[in-house]
Amino acid sequence: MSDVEKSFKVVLLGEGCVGKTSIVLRYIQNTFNDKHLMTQHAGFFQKNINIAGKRVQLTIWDTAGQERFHALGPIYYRGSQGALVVYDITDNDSFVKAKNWIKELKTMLGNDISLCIIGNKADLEKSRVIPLAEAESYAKSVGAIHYSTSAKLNKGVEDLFLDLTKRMLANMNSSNNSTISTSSNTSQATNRSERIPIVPDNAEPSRTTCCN
Ligand SMILES: Nc1nc2c(ncn2[C@@H]2O[C@H](COP(=O)(O)OP(=O)(O)OP(=O)(O)O)[C@@H](O)[C@H]2O)c(=O)[nH]1
Ligand SMILES: [Mg+2]
Repeated sequence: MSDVEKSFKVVLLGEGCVGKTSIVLRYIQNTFNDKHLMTQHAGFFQKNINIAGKRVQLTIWDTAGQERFHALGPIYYRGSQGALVVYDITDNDSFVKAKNWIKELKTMLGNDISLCIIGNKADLEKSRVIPLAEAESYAKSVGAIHYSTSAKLNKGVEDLFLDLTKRMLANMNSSNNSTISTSSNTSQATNRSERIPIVPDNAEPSRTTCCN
């Protein structure tokens, strides 16, 4: 197997209890926990995937959603090529918070980052309070792509990361003045300097009763 040809840093942001950790654990370990183990500060995960003929390493930073950790955001989103801003489709406040994160990301990083807005807990459709059309239209208005996921039922998670990785490869190549198709395997990625900061992983899961 060939060595990693490209590394991307991806950050998960969003209010507490929306399912950020659940999404990443579903993607990396294919596991799901009904309990909320509140993330402290942040933790990171790595995954290697083959895509578009390239071996890509994703470093995924899972941040803490509690408001008291908000100020740490820039530590994790700076230098990221992709951001997953997660909300809970049954919780209006979490959608407001997602919009605030998008605003901050656009102010701080401009268009240097591929933005995804994730409506998680899609299995709770009956309790949905954010209409899908509204969320999709908002995403479009800010140049983001909207995804619906259920970490619980393993819906949409794999596709989300796959699609984001294709977009990051495409962005990298367009900024290198070459072309790449996000839907084919004919790409030739070129190297670009890495900007993955070394930040201590302080993740100390602890139980909380915010939503379950
Ligand atoms: N029904 C349902 N519950 C989910 C889903 N994803 C996560 N949950 C539940 O939501 C709660 C919070 O999930 P976490 O992944 O810990 O949330 P988080 O966003 O990482 O929270 P913080 O670390 O505090 O920021 C847990 O009880 C999960 O089991 C989902 O897709 N469907
Ligand atoms: Mg978490």
